[in-house]
Amino acid sequence: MVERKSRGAFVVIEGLDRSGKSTQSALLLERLHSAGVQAKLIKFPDRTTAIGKMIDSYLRSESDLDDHAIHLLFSANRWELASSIEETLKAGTTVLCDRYAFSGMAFSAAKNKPDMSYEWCRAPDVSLPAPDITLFLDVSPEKAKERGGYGDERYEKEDVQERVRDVFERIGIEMGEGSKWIVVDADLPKEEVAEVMWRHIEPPQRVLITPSNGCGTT
Ligand code: Z5A
Ligand code: MG
Repeated sequence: MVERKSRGAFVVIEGLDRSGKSTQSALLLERLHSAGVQAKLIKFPDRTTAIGKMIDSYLRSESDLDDHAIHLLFSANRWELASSIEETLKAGTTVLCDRYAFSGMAFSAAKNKPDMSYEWCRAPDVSLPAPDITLFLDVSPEKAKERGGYGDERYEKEDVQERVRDVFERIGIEMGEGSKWIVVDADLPKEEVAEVMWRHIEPPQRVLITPSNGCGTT
């Protein structure tokens, strides 16, 4: 007899630099596994692919690229993994994703180029697998500084981060905060942030994620 598996949930973790996305993604993965939920963590940019290597070199300022071209490469980096995300979800595995298309829109639209409007920046990512929920980690600039400040990569500068914050705010409003876009206070200690996130994910609270042999997703 063929076993029918329920679909996994697609959970995106977004936020500004140093908001704790990677820290919280790892904690959430561990917690899901402990709860018996089949889950996998992915991250964008995925710097391991051929496209990812071009992105990595750009971010480290080892190469220069036209702003439009790098935007499309970030999107292509997601498209090259899109079918594998779909297949993983279909197989009943929950996918946690550390940054996604929202980062793509936010960082490129924040460049404020007249021919790179918000709509232009969104277009290449339309039709990618849609997240079931996005947890946006909201860190204040003061806390980000306390966490060692921004690093050496291309966008890790205070003025860039400020403009990126504004675009993320617009995305949050358009997504309709509170349903699929959840703002989490990322100034809190790590454990508290993890608790808040878990409350939005925990089965059966939001019935978003159930163990893969459970009764399905909503
Ligand atoms: N980018 C783009 O332009 N277009 C796109 O489409 C995509 C991305 C997908 C690289 O991203 C750049 O690519 C990024 C956006 C752009 N540019 N910038 N700027 P990345 O994801 O590779 O960046 P990252 O290296 O992962 O850094 P990050 O995002 O800044 O970090 P994070 O993952 O949010 O934070 P963390 O590594 O979990 O934590 C940072 C430190 O803070 C660490 O020492 C932790 O121990 C500490 N921490 C974390 N949480 C806490 C709390 N709650 N309290 C105290 N300390 C904490
Ligand atoms: Mg990170």
